[in-house]
Amino acid sequence: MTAIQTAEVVVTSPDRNFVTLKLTTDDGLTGLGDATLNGRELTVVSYLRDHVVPLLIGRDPHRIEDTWQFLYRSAYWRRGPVTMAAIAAVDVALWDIKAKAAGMPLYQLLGGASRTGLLAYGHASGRDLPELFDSIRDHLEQGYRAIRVQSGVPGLKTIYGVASAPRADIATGAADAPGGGRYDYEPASRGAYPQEEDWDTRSYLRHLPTVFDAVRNEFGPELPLLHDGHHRMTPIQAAKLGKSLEPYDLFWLEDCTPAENQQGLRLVRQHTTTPLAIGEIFNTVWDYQTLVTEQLIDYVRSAVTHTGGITHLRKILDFAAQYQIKSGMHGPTDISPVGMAAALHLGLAIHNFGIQEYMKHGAKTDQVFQQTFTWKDGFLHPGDAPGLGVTLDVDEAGKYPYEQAYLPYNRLADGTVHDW
Ligand code: GCO
Ligand code: MG
Repeated sequence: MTAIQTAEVVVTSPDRNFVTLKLTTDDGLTGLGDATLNGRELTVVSYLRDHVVPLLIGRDPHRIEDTWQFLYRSAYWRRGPVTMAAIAAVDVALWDIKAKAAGMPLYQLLGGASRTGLLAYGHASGRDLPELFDSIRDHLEQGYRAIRVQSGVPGLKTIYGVASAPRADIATGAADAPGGGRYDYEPASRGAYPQEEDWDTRSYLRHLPTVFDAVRNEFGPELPLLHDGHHRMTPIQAAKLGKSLEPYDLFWLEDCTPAENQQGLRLVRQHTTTPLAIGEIFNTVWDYQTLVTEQLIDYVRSAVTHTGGITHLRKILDFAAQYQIKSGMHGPTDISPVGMAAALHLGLAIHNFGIQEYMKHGAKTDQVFQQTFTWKDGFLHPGDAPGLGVTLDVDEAGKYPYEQAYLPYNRLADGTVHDW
C-alpha cells in the first residue's frame, strides 16, 4: 500500500491570496488541492493544519471516497464553507495523485471527455455605457464567446462587479493584469477593514433593462449575455427583474435573490422565463434539494473548491442532470489555478456541462502555478498532462506572503447594512 507521507498547506498572495494543499506520497507522487475562501483564507488554513493534516499522514491516497466520508462524518459538525473548502482541497489533491498514478489526465478517470472544449464566459463591466461597450469589445478580442455584463447605476458610487476605474497601465487584453482586461474587477481589497459600497434596488431595477437594451442594439442578438444580481433582491424584486430582462434573451440571471430560503425561488420562477443560476456560496447537495427537485433553477454555480471537491460536486451535478439542470461552475480569480483545473476536468467529463466562468489570473499567479490548460476561440481545455496539470512552485509562492483582504459590504441610503 502507498501512503500519504507529507501534507503541506501553502499560503501565497501573488496577485491575491490563495491557499493550496500539497500532498506527497511515499512513492513520490504529489497532489494539489485549492482551499481558497476569499476574505476568510486563514480559517481554512487552521482547519487544515490543526485538524486535518494530522489525520492524513499514513492514509492510503487511493481511498478517495472513504477519505471524503471520514473527514465529513468524523468531524461531526457538518457542512459550511470552511469545512467543505478544507475537504475539497484533500479530495482534489487525492484525485490529482490517482490520475498521476494512472498516467492519465484527471478527466479520463471521471469517464473521459464528453466534448472537445468548455465554453467560457468573461466579465465585462463599465461605470457607463461607453466603458461597458469598450470592455465588451476587449473581451471579444480576447476570444470570449459569452459575456457577463455588469454596469454602474446612476446615483450609486460603487457597485458589485464594476471596476472603479479603468486600468491606465494597459490598453486591451494585457496578459499581466488579473482578468486580462482594462475594466476587470477584483472584489476583495487588501487592507484591515471591508470597503463600504452603496445600494438602491429601485434605481438598479429601473436602470439595468436600459443597459441590456443598449448592449443588444450595439452587439446584436447572437452573443450570449449573462448578469449577476449578487443576492441583493427580494424574490418579488427578482421576479420583476427577470421579467423586464426577457426581451434581451439572457443566457442566465445569477443570484437574483439570497437562496438560503430555497422556496423563495418558486415566486421568481412563476413570473419569469429568464434562466436562473444559483449556488456559488452553497457547499452541499442539501442546499440544492428544493431548487433541483422543483426545477427552480437552470444552472448550478458551485465551485469544486467550495463544495467538498470533485467527489461531492459530481454528486450534485449528477442529481441536477436528472432535472435537466446544467453546470455553471464559479470561476472568478479567487478560485486558484488548481481549483480552475479541477473544474475543467470535471466540466469536460460530465454530460450536463453548461458554461464555465473564466476570469484570467495575473502573470505573478501564473508563475507560482504552472498550468497546462488551453484557451482557444472562447473554449477552455484542461490539457493532457497526467493529473490536474498544475504544478506549484513553492519557492516562488514563498515570495508573496499572505496579505489581509476583505470583501466589501453594502449600506442603503439610510445606513442599513444590505446584502452585497
Ligand atoms: C462571480 C462571483 C464573484 C464573487 C467572489 C467573492 O459570479 O464570479 O459573484 O465575483 O463575488 O467570488 O469571492
Ligand atoms: Mg456570482
